[in-house]
Amino acid sequence: MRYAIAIAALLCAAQAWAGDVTVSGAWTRATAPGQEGATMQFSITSKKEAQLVAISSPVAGTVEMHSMTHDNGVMKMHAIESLPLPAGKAVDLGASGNHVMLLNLKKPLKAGEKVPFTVTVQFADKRKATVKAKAEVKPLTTGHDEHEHHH
Ligand SMILES: [Cu+2]
Repeated sequence: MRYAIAIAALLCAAQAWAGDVTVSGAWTRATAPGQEGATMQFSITSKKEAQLVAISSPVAGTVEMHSMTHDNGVMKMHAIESLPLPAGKAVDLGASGNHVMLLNLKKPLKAGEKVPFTVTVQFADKRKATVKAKAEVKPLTTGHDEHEHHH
């Protein structure tokens, strides 16, 4: 596996590192006044094996990655420091228990707005790349039910 990654890195050496990571389908939901947090979802694909190590947004004081696990039938959520991104495989945040939360919101999110955010990934060789993206703010009332957050 390590050998394969080395070859891939060699073949891709001429390309811009940031272009190796794509973020798509980002969205979040409008917040009620006084609501301090919102869940954000997106899909991220890295051409090379990497770790998602940080997310930031000017609308939020803190952005956390959360993981959910089922422990004896109880769903638990905890913040994670990094998320593995297998080479070439889309990783959905918002599905399969992992999600992103915008916390300490500086102002309510309004439907139709776009929320800018920056994603930082670190490749196996410790190099980092940042990707800028925008999340569409969807109205509060549409869509499927989301899990409750207790922070
Ligand atoms: Cu959460």
